[in-house]
Amino acid sequence: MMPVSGQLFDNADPDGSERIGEGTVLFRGRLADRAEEIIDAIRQIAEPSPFRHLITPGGHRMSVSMTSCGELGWMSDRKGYRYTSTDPRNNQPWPAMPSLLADLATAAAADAGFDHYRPDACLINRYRPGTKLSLHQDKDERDPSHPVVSFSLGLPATFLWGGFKRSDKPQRLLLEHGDILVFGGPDRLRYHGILPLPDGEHPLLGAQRINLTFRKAG
Ligand code: MD3
Ligand code: FE
Repeated sequence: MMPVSGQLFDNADPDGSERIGEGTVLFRGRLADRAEEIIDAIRQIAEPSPFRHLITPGGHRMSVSMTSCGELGWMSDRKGYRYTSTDPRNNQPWPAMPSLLADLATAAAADAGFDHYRPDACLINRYRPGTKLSLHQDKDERDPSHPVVSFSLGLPATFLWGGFKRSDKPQRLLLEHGDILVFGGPDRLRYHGILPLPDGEHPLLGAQRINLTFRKAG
């Protein structure tokens, strides 16, 4: 059993998880004692495939900077959003997904009720103070019946958990260092985003937040 941090709510299970929606489960602080190892793995991924600001199809530079690991990596440019098997910056395969990361994602998915989850893509987002992610849906994956698993590290951020239309008023949820959020089933196509990151200093990451999202994209 993983250590539980934070308060238990009346929607909390004995393992410390909180059910946010039908297909959404939050595991607070679950990564806290693996954070150094995970950050080390991210540093190794960013050597061959550094964080970069992508351009949206509409021509805007995203305020989040990103990289990927796994068989597939997420890409955006003037031509659209898509997954690729190579990093367009160096034309090499994306760095392999470390089993440390894949295994933690598989275990969290299983604890949220999604068995046999094996991600083939991990998108890594880096937020600096002021960085935001506007409301969007994740729908570039071939089969959205597979959940998305998200790891939060570093500074806390306000996550927007919306509805199925962009205009639905989102709920707010604070995502903190070490939190895992699993999104699947009926919640998988909800609009979601991140409010501008407040200033701060995290003991392991300084003035940044890093989010990893694991997907079965292919
Ligand atoms: C809800 N990332 O990379 S993670 C993304 O914190 C993304 O960087 C945010 O949205 C971040 O696409 C939020 C939580 C998350 C990830 C995927 C979802 C929530 C989701 C897919 C469907 C519904
Ligand atoms: Fe998303």
